Amino acid sequence: VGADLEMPVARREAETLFQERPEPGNQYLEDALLRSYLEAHLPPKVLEEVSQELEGFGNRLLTKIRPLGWESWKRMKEIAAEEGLVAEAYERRYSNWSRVHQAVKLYLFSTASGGFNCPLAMTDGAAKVIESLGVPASLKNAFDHLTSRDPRKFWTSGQWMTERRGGSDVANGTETVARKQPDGTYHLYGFKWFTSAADSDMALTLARIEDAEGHVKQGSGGLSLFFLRVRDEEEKLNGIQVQRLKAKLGTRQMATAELWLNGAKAELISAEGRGVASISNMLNITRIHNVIGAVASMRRMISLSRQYALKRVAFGKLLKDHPLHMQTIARMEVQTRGAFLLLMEMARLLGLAETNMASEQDQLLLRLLVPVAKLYTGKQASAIAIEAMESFGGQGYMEDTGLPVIVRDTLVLSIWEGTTNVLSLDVLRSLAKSQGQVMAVFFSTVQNKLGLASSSAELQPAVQFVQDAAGRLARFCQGAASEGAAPMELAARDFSYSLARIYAGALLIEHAARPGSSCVDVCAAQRWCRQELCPVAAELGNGSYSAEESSLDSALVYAG
Ligand code: UCC
Ligand code: FAD
Repeated sequence: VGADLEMPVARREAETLFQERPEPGNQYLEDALLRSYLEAHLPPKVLEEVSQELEGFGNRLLTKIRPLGWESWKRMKEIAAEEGLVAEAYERRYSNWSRVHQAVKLYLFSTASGGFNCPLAMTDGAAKVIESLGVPASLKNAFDHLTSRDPRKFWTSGQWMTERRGGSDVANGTETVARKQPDGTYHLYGFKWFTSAADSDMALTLARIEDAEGHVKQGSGGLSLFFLRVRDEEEKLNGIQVQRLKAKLGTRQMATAELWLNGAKAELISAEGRGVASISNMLNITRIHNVIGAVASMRRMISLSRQYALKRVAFGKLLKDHPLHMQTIARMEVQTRGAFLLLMEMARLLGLAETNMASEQDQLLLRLLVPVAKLYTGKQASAIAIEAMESFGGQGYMEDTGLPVIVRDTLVLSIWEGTTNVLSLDVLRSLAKSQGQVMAVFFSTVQNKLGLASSSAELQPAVQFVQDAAGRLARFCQGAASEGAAPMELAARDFSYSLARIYAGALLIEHAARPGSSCVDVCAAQRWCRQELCPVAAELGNGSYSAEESSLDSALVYAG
């Protein structure tokens, strides 16, 4: 009080200019879409238990975990174990719904985790690889650590794929060699250029096995997958030298290192030459985590933004009473809803696959949706983070608000775990692998979802937009099939965006068509479906994928 009395008038006036911080409450309770999704899908008994747990977790996040966020990396590891953020997926307490449950917990945890969502992604991916190998005896101990709920036992894993010559083109970029030792283990020699969560307990990595003459096989077929411990029993680094820590734009609370492997002791865990195929099990899990991170950032930014609009006054009224400002945030909300439902759909399908309840169609769809959702939501998250930052005006640009951290951390989501283009090509890989079957599954699933809205007059315009877009996409696919691969490569990104928008449109309609849906659910579906749902057909119509246009692309880029 004394200090207040002594405060100079000018300063006292300045204090009144300070804006109150937005303070979202329990994230679970405040997330209407999340709760309605769980209510619509989970069996009643599971819903009862899960929603009780999530409410408690929401409280723990609000009062205990978020305040630790940026300073307590080690504590995050303990919390992750206690909450079973990896374990949940492997214990399968809720059978096929375990993955949805886990995804929701990670989604709530993500923006409070101070970047710990990154090691959790790779830890889950490593557990998945080991499980898919049938948990061999030599990896049982590692699996138990990765899936432990005991903070003293819990391990995290790294994923070391990228080398200096290539992170996308791993098959040609990997120079690390593996020399077999008399005891059957290998020693690895090479330089890993990006290794995130460098404090992890173990890693999965790729290397080329040398033959007796010291030769290695080049290309994808020369790569094998290895397991290694980062430190030995005496806590000494296992033939690893840290060259330096990366100076990154974002994700700074999480260390990413350049590592020399100089005789790191490792165990071969794939068939020789099957390294890429084996590590794909990890990639598909980490890519789902990337989607979780993307949707979580969008949700967090919107929560803060809408809270701020309740407090900030401009031109004589609260921001919430400026219709143009509300339109801006509402557009972000529609995007986030589409992304959220894509995430839940993947988690649902993964849960089915892991409990032997998935049909062949479900599995094909999951394989397709993972790269589609990763590439699409990565871009959405960056765009929304930047738009949401602007919704705080100049304050949004200030470090002490914490908002720039979210923006910077979000920008990586479209780079790591496969860039947008590389994942678009992965979408084509999934088509080729299924000999086109996956598109038939895609179209029939979309139709089934639209069918659920047949008795809803208000959803018919949205249904019609999706039908039309699916029709254009089908015609595009027929045309592309007759033209060979080259136009498909050029169209890959627009094609993937079309898949994302059409599928998310169908999911929003499905959600809005359920009994008890709200007018907001209906409105979100309508608005999502009014955007261009099939950009690939529109661009085809413009001739964008012709050889001539392609050479003009290069001309434009290098015109000077
Ligand atoms: O960035 C990283 C970690 C960041 C930190 C963690 C963040 C966690 C999330 C955060 C939460 C907020 S780790 C590095 C990530 N690196 C990548 O994602 C690599 C990107 N490049 C690709 O994805 C490429 O497409 C490659 C490397 C997969 C291409 O390799 P190849 O060898 O040239 O491709 P092939 O020959 O087409 O594929 C080899 C085999 C094939 O199987 P087979 O031989 O049976 O026909 C493919 O079908 O691998 C199979 N395959 C897949 N299978 C390839 N990709 C997949 C896939 N995604 N799913 C299933
Ligand atoms: P490049 O492959 O050189 O790509 C450059 C550009 O070319 C991109 O825009 C890409 O889309 C485009 N491009 C490439 N190929 C094609 C194509 N065929 N067609 C069209 N466009 C193409 N890696 C790990 O292994 N482990 C880690 O823990 C890890 N952590 C990371 C942490 C951070 C913060 C970052 C930024 C990266 C991390 N990475 C990690 C590396 C990351 O996975 C790679 O950087 C990423 O996969 C891209 O590879 P690249 O850097 O070689 O890019």
